[in-house]
Amino acid sequence: MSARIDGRSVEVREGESILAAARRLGVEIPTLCFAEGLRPEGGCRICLVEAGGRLLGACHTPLTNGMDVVTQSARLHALRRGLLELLLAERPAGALTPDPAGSEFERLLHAHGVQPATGAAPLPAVDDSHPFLRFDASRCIVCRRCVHACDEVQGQFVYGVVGRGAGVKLVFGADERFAHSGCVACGACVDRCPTGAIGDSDRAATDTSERRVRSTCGYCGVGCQVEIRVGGGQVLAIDGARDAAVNRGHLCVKGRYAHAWRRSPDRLTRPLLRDGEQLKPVSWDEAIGWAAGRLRELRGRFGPDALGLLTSSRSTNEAAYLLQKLFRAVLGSNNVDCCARVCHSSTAQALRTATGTGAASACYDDIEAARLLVVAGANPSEAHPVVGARIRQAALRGTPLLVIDPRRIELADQATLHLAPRPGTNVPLFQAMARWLRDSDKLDAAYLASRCEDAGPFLRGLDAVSIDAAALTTGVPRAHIERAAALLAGGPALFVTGLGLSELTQGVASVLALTNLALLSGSIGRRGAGMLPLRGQNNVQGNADMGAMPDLAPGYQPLDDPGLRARLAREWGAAPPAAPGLTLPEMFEGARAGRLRGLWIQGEDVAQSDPNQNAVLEALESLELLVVQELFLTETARRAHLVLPAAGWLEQAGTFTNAERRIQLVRPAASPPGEARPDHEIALDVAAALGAGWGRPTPAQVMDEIARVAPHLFGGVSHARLQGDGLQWPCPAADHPGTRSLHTERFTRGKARLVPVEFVPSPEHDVPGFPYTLITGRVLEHYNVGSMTRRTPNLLLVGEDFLVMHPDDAAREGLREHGGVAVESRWGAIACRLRVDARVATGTLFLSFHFPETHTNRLTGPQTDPQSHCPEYKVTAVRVRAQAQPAAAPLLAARPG
Ligand SMILES: Nc1nc2c(c(=O)[nH]1)N[C@H]1C(S)=C(S)[C@@H](COP(=O)(O)OP(=O)(O)OC[C@H]3O[C@@H](n4cnc5c(=O)[nH]c(N)nc54)[C@H](O)[C@@H]3O)O[C@H]1N2
Ligand SMILES: Nc1nc2c(c(=O)[nH]1)N[C@H]1C(S)=C(S)[C@@H](COP(=O)(O)OP(=O)(O)OC[C@H]3O[C@@H](n4cnc5c(=O)[nH]c(N)nc54)[C@H](O)[C@@H]3O)O[C@H]1N2
Ligand SMILES: [Mo]
Repeated sequence: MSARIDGRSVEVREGESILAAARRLGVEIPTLCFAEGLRPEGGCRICLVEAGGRLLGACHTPLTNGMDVVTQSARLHALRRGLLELLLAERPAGALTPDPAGSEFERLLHAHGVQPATGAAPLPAVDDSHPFLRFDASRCIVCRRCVHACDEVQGQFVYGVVGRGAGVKLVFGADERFAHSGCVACGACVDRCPTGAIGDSDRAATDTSERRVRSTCGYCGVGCQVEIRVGGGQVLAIDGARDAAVNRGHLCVKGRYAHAWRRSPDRLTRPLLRDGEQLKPVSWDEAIGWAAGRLRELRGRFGPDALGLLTSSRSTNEAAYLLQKLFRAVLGSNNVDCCARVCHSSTAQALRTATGTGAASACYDDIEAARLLVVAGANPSEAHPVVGARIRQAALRGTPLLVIDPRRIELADQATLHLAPRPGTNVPLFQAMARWLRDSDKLDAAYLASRCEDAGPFLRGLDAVSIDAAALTTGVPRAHIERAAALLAGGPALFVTGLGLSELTQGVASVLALTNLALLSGSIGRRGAGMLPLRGQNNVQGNADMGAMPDLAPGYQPLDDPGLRARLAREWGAAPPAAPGLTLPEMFEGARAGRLRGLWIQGEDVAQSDPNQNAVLEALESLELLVVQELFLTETARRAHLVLPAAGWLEQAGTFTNAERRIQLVRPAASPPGEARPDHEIALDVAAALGAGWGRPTPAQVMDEIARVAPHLFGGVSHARLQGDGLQWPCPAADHPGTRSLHTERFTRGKARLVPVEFVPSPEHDVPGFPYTLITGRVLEHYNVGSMTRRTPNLLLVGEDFLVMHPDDAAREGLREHGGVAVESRWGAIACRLRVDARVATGTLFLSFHFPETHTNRLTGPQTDPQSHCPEYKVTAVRVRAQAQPAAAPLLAARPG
């Protein structure tokens, strides 16, 4: 089947529009209401073409066999010109002009010889109420591209068009101001606006950049590809990379806009060495020499086990690899851990137990291919916004969505069913669903027989599970539990999970119980299905992959594995001790007990982010040596003996690994400020000072070494192969394409295991005198300890941590919106302000931890999951009372060293 476009033969593809076929040939047809990737509306008529004497809208008319299309003719030119003249005439004079270097619309005006409009309608004021987006109504031609982008990419439905004829106009929400609309500042509309009516406030209308650097976003674990506009040695603006598999041009408010931290006057620019109460600037030579001397001395006095390392999940694979190698090979300590411990360690451990690999089995492309989406204990609209938008779009297109979260998160609005279990009761909920599947004979028996170890004991064990008892424990009505199980009964599902499963004393058990449901429904190893834990930090997956774990070497190799030891002896000169080291909570415990004397922390603000803050501070104060490699003088860095200024993600080279095991390149766009250095260089400096003899390998050479040390996962990975969309591990050989989904033929461990689990209530459940259950977590605009996002205009969007309470509870307690509250747990007390919102259930509260002055982690307790040692951030028994003086929410005060 073929057709012709402008005399050229073109293959006809089922359902393809004339416009898409023409673009395939490189033939440009102008469009206004239509933009690539959006649903064609066919409203503006600028894309009219001729075929067989008829006029057809190219954006929505399919190309059919034998069609002979003409895209350029005198008649079409005149028609388009007429349409453009009409559109221009409706705008105030001077707002838009025919300009060969102007906006897409202005270039069309120029190309069609349209004359500038005359007349003197007043120019409406520009809406610049939002810190990142501005709307210039005088330039708006109401083409509705923004409406489509907002609805079909982000799913926020901010825009509407009201009025008719000359009175037609674009509105945002109810009161027509950006700042008060539901806009989440993803910028999808800006990217498609053809006139510049909707613009970014953080950049000039005309691009003044000298070059564009392709890199990977440094906030969350989605791993969006960015194009960084650079000019005058500075980052001018960030755009989403259109061709990227992960994000297809889409970004969120942090990735696109929150880069001002880079030029913050608070950036660390020189090494700082403690002198009594003060931190004083010193040279790098002095700093590195001092650090090496202290490490050597402490090892000499107390042995290597008195030293510990926390690597940063915000920095590169290459830096993490070098730092853990330094501690293991040069200093001889396996006390190596990272923030994965306080994050998804439960998920990793559970998946490893059940399947043999602790990482996601599925990938993001499975979202669009899914038959059923289950989002459990994750809030992707805020924490992984680009993936959240993909999930929402899938649900809007009709994919059934089951949301399991104590809060009515945004995705619950699109859900087929929302279950709101009491925090910390995942296990009875999932067990009850399993029992229903078994009793209703809705198991995938063939899958269980061929892919799993004997499921018999597990299934018989479900006899002990009562759905009615589960309903009572979880607070989820029996009918809802059964409906949720019935959704799973239809076959495989994609399970998207987060910290609501992991950060619990039943973290491992929660993930195992959900994995059991995935196995019972035949979900793992199939397309459009499987386990997709949304890893948190930009490089937390990579950090664990690189061996920042006390019991595992790079590539999750047990330290006593003879093959590994032989490889390490060759690559490192010596294999590290075979006995596992301490986890992060054990290191703090060790510090308090005087067993751990020296701690090296790369980019992790444990003083703010670790639980039971009072005990953490005590541990830090017990240390004889605390070295912190940071961008800012954080709560942790302030307490250090030595602070080393590091480069951030816009300033260093290497790789990050995202939640779908995709290793992607990070390229520096600008230089770090002052004397700040890339993290991997700092590691090399210390190694040299300790006499390691590593030389000065580049990040690419470090990756080559990683490939040799962990060949089963990374043998085929090299920087040269990571251009474009990178590679998903395992990638064992240079000609291996990488692995999209795990466990497709067989599980890593052969057959999967259904692991029986039992409900153990949290020690924070039903604590007398503390009637509320506090969930802590995140909001869209800020990132973890906020050291970066608080130094951007995101601060104007959200300027403090709020305690969120249900209106009924607030009324009963006599508390009011924005009033001050004191919150107390058994572990500590804080003060902040209240927000009243029915999205939290009665009896449940929510608080973020993005501002140091809130001290959220004074409230969270010392309990951890017994297996993963992941803290229970998600369940804390608290009481609340009004506080006469609302807590001040100071913006960032410059802190003395
Ligand atoms: N904007 C933003 N994005 C981020 C971050 C950030 O700080 N800000 N941080 C990044 C990091 S490090 C991480 S790890 C991820 C975290 O990403 P998420 O895990 O999605 O985020 P959280 O808000 O911590 O918690 C997720 C949800 O768990 C629910 N929950 C609490 N208890 C339970 C329970 O018992 N059962 C169930 N089923 N659900 C429960 C909470 O109500 C919450 O909606 O986000 C990453 N992305
Ligand atoms: N109450 C409560 N507490 C929590 C959680 C919760 O849900 N509730 N979640 C927990 C989770 S999941 C996590 S992951 C932790 C996160 O806790 P942290 O890891 O402490 O938080 P981050 O803000 O991600 O960043 C740590 C530091 O890294 C620095 N940094 C950024 N980029 C670089 C770089 O390239 N190099 C270097 N050297 N430093 C850099 C930043 O300035 C920042 O101070 O918080 C945990 N804390
Ligand atoms: Mo995390």
